[in-house]
Formats: sequence, structure tokens, C-alpha cells
Amino acid sequence: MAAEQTPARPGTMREHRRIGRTLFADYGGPAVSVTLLTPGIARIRFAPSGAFAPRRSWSPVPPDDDFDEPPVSGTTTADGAVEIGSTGLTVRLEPAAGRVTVLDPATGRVLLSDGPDGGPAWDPDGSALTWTRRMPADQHYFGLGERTGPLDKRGRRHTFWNTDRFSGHCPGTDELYKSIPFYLAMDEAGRCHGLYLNNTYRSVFDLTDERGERLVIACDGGELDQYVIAGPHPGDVVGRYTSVTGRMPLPPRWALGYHHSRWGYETEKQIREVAARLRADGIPADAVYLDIEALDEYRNFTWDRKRFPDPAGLVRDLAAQGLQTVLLVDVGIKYQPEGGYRPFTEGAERGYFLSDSGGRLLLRYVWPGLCAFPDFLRPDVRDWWGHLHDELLATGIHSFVNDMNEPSMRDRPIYEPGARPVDPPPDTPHGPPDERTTHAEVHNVYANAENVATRGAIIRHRPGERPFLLSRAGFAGLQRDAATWTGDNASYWEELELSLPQLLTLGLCGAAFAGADIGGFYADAGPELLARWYQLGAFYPLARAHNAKGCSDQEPWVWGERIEAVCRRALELRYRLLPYLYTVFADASRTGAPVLRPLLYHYGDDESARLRDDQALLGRDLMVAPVLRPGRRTREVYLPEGRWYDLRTGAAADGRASVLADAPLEGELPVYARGGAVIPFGPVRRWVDEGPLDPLTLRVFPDADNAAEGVLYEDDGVGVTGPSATTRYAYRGGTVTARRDGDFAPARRAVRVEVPGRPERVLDEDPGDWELSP
Ligand code: MIG
Repeated sequence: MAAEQTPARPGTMREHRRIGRTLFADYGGPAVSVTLLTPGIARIRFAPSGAFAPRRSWSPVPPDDDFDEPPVSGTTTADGAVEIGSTGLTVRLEPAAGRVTVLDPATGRVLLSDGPDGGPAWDPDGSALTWTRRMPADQHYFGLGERTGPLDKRGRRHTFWNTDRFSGHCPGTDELYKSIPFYLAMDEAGRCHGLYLNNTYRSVFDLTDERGERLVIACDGGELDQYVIAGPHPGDVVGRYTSVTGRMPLPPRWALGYHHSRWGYETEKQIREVAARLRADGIPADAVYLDIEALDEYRNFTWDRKRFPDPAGLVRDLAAQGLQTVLLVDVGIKYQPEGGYRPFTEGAERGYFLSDSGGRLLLRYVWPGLCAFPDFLRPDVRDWWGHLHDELLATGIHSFVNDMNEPSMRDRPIYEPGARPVDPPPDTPHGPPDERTTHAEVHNVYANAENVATRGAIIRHRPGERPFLLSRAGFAGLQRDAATWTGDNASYWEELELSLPQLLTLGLCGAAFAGADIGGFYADAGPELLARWYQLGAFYPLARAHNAKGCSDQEPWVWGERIEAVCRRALELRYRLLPYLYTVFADASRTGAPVLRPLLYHYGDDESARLRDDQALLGRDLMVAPVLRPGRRTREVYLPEGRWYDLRTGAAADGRASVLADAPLEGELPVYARGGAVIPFGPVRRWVDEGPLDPLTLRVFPDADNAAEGVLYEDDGVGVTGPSATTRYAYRGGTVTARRDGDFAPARRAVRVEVPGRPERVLDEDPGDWELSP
């Protein structure tokens, strides 16, 4: 993609004008525009031709006019620079070469600058563009989508091109399934800004030039369209980023339970046996998955009736045990010109599949053999695709996994040795007639468009209910329509360890509802690895176990009662924490805050906490310290500022210090509650909504001033618009008070209050508002 030619650069600024919130500057043809969308979000665009492209229907961002115009001021400085700013950001266009400096108006601090030799450039013979700016030595860069490696993304080149990486999630892996060109930058004082590149073409953030301290953003086509986001706290940046690309809607409560999945369960009978075993063994669970083995010759929207004779009966019987059924759907539709398969016949007749630039149907290999691929960028195709799900939804299938939607395809039958992954040719036409484009522009948003279709179908079928959908691929904004998982990991200790920074990174990028396959997908998990994976997986936002066909069994019971007990206990802890977890999700849906957070999210000014990726915060008030290596029975845990309580023993320790924590295999991981928090617990359940929250247990963890606060969000667990209640708990001077707002009335229940060093107190009936004096 790099231009062989000397890149062209804008000349000197010829003229500029401000219209409302937007500043245009002309550089003798090429142009830069700056729009203040909100006081803390500036959209900075560069077009070599001077003409800015209209918004695409598949854009992850809303039109500028959707944002209320903030107060805007502008000035021209003595050296010929032009400024436009609001209360959160000032953007300065330097007089030469389209260079930009962004400042914090309150302190004058430079957030980003192009330096003396940076700025935008383009390939005069092609469509590639670059923007070069300073990468100061004290800046750390977090986010950048789905990545391997530790939290700080400095020193690496990050390409955005959705890729089915079915083997090897290694230190050197670049592209994975999802592309989210957004970073959160933080300096050594913990002050942040963010940048989102709003461009769906293949793009690159190159952070390798540590010596020259230069950061290069490059894209294959389109415009350099950047959203610069003010901090100073990580929460400010992530909140603003998700105000642009969207937030995870609150999932149905059952989706926070344990999901049990495996590719390789071959028959209805086997699925029933697994479900029965989950229940018999007391493994809490809320969902069971059907993978492609349930399909007739791997064709989407069919059933293999020999192996799955009665899908409706299966789904009904699972539902009766509190288990939702989730079915996998691929994007490839089997090429069956001889007829007998409606999705192909109909899609072909109506011209819904991709054709190459010569007009020939684009056919590549996926599981069913040769397949055609729907053009999800077209609204009519999305509508049709959604309706293909009608029968499955009527059968009772509750939710779907959108798999292989990078899109993933090969040049030869998948089982043939040497079959290679391929992409559609970049010039493959896409999109509706009034927005025709090519694959090069929309490859990265193909999955988002599919997810819109699937989600719409689920909602149409069960109006008023919150849908659950799981997607492997995605682009910025993915979180609006689907939860996601990190694809085909493998059962290695290194990948258990990788899962944490990977999920923390996704969380910073707005993908709050994400998980890695518990146990590892490929390869074989031994007993200790499996147990440690369940212990950590119970803290993933999405707690889903999965395993590949042909690999050794990985159910919690395969290594006997001792290991199974560890897995059960880990999941029981998750279920006991559900009132808290659901409250964290509700908060995430309103603010965009990650569910699972790196320590830097709250302790970025602490050098010892900033780059930690072997511990994580679940919400604000819980911190988990997993065991990521075999044979370890203790581990060092860093406690940030404040007081922390070991959840297992109640023992308190003060922060900005490391402790050596016990971490026996047969027990619970070291998990800490933040001093100053009141955490709501529920009873263990076989499934999330097995019964009402009774008793509600409030564990009070006083801070150094002997005070604490907490929140509990409640609703019916599934409705979109139903009543809800938020109860705030406060502990001060030995008194605990509760104050409830909202119109949801929880079922009658008892409340237990646990304060360290005191006898437990019980309220037989929770009146909503109450006070317990010492
Ligand atoms: O090429 O449907 O990531 O979760 O079980 C393998 C079979 C296709 C890849 C998914 C995995 C799923 C598997 N799929």
C-alpha cells in the first residue's frame, strides 16, 4: 500500500473560512476541514482533491448534525495559524502543509502535533493517504482493536483488515477478526486523549518509529477522517468515543450467565446429554450452542434431520431447563444451481450475491463447498437475510452466532491440503445503486452490516425483548449490534494469558461484551489449564466455553470431580456476583465504560498500575488476579491506591503495594473488593433467572474513612422499555442506608448486610428505602 512515488503534500494555506462549527482551509486544491462535534470531539478531515465525500449509509458514525452545536470560538495567530476550538479542545491549523496541532484549552497542553515535518500526504498515482505526526516518548497507546501482545501498542505496526486467523494468535500476529482503528493515548501523568480514524478501507497505524518518534496513520483509499477526542481521564475518552460509534445496549440478563458450546457435538441426543449433565452436576448455565454439525451438509438455515430429527422439541426441552439455544450461521450460501435450496435459488434470482467486476457470481469455498456471498451493504439484501432466519426463530432458536463474517473463504475445498484463505478481489462491486463501491472500501464493515440484519430479525420476532447476538468479525461500532469473541484461540497457557490484555483492549475500544473461548478452541487443555481457564473465564464479560471438533473433550467434568469442582465454584461465584455484574453492564450501556477494565482505567497516574495486564477490574469495585502459569499456587498482586479486601477471607490490605496472594488450584482466584464499595450478591442459581434475587446480600467494604457506597440496578431482565429500579447504598458512621429510585418493584426478599468485624444483620423484607443503625 505504501506509495512508491514521492508522496504529494499540501502547500501553504491559501484561504480559510469558518461556517458555524466548521473551519475549512484550502491549500491550493487540497483541503483540511475541522468540525467541533461536541466541546470535546473534533473531526479533522483531509481531502487531496479538496472535495469531501458524503456520509456512507454504512458509516459507523452519525451525521455531524446529530450532535448539538457546541460553543465555538476561532482566532488567527500572529504566525499565520488558524484556530478553532470549544471548551474541551483547540485545533490549530498551521500555515504550511496542512499540519495540525490539538491542544487542551484549559492548560495549553499539546495533545497531538504533526511536528515540523509531519502532516497529511498522498500518493499522486493512487488512492493511498498517510498522516504523520509526533509520537512522544512518554505517550502510551492503548486500544487499536483486536490484538495480541501486551496493553501498550507502541513499537508495533497495526493493520486493520478483518482476517480469519484460524491458526496462531502469536506475538507477531497482526490482523485478526475485528478492525477498530481507535486508540486511547496516555502520558506518564495519566492524562489522555483519543483518536478514531473514520475510514473503512484497509488502514495501518504504524507505531514502530520509536527512534524518530513518529506515528504514521495510513489508509488505502477514502479520506483521512479523524475524530480527535479529549480526556483527560480514560473514561472521558471512551465515553466520547462510544458517543460517536455507539454503545453496547443492555443485553438480556440470561446472556450474562455461562454459555456452553462446542463444535463437534454431532447429534440432538448428544446435546441433550450435555445439558442433562450440566444440570446433574450443578454447573450453572444459561445457553447451549448448536454449531455447523446441526446443519444439512453445512448449509445455513437447514437441519440435518437424521442427527437433529426434532429441533423444535430440542429447543423446547432445553428452554424448560433454563437453557437458551444459540445457533451458528455462516455468511457463505452453498452454490446449488440445480435447485432444492431456497437461500441460493432466491438469492441468485434476485441478484443478492456478490459478483466480480466482470459480472460473474463470486464463488469461493467455505464449509458446504463452493459458496456465494450476500452483499450485506444493500438494505434489500439485509432485509432478505433477516427473513431467512424466520423459520429458525419460529422453531424457538433464541440467538445466533455470526461466524466466518470477515468474510472468510478459501480458494479450494477447505479440507484439501494447501487450500489458502483468499479475499474477494478489491474491485468486487458492492452496495446499493446510489452508493456503489468496491470490496476495498467495505470489507471491514461487511460483518457489521450482517449483524444489523440478524439483530433486526431477532427483534422483529420478539418485539420488546432485548436480543443477544454474537459476531466474530466487526468494525468500530460493532458493539451496537453484537457481542463478540476473540475467535479461534488455542488451549495453551500463553493464550490464557493473552486473553486478558486482548479483552481489556477490546473493552477500551467500545466492545464491552466480549469473551475468549474458555478452555481454548484448538489444541487440548489438560486439567490444570482447564481449571485455571474457568477461573478466569468466569470474569470475562462473555463467559463462553468452546472447543474445536477433533480436539480432546473439555467439559468441566472430563478430568474428574476434583477439577470439575474448581470449574463449578468459579461459575458459582459469577452467578453470586450477578446483581453486581448486571449493574456494571447497565452502567456500560449508558456510559460506554468497559465491563472488564485495565487498571489504567482508574489508576492511570500510577506507574505500577498503568501497564498491568495480568490483573483486571470488573467494573469499578472488583479486581481479579488470575493464575496464568502452571504450577503456581501463589501470585504477586498489585493493589493500587486505597484499601482492598480479599473477597475470600475478608482480609484488608492497603494499596500502592504488592502482596503475595494464595492461589491454590482448588479454590477461588484472588479477587479483591475496593475499599469504599458496597457490593450486591445474590444466591447461586442453576440459571440466571431461575428465581428472584432472594436473599440479597450486601457486602460492605469500608474505606480508610470507614465509609462505602454501592449501586444495584434491577429490571425484569429482558424487556426493552419496562420498569427499572436503581438502589443506592451508603455506609457511614456505622449506619447503612438504602434509597431506591425507579418504578420496578422487585419480588419480596430478605436483605443481609455484612460489615467486616460485625455480626451479620438481616432485614426480613426489603422495603426499598431503609436504614440500619449500628
Ligand atoms: O472454520 O463452525 O471461530 O467458533 O466452532 C471453522 C465451526 C468455523 C470457526 C469459529 C468456531 C466455530 C467453527 N468455525
